[in-house]
Amino acid sequence: MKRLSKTVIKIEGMSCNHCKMAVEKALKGISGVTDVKVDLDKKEAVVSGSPEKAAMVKAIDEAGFKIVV
Ligand SMILES: [Cu+2]
Repeated sequence: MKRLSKTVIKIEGMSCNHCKMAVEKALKGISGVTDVKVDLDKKEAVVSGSPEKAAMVKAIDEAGFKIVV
């Protein structure tokens, strides 16, 4: 069984609820992700599961946003 963890990522470019939903959808599509909670005010996403960091960067980028490293 995979070890589950939570990763907090900072995301640039989100301005409204539509952005939030787009980011959630993008992150939930990644293999290994079990849950995603995006906080628009904090510009953060809490990703549950064990995704590859590179996959998150790519998914966010493809959705039109940017992970702040
Ligand atoms: Cu928006």
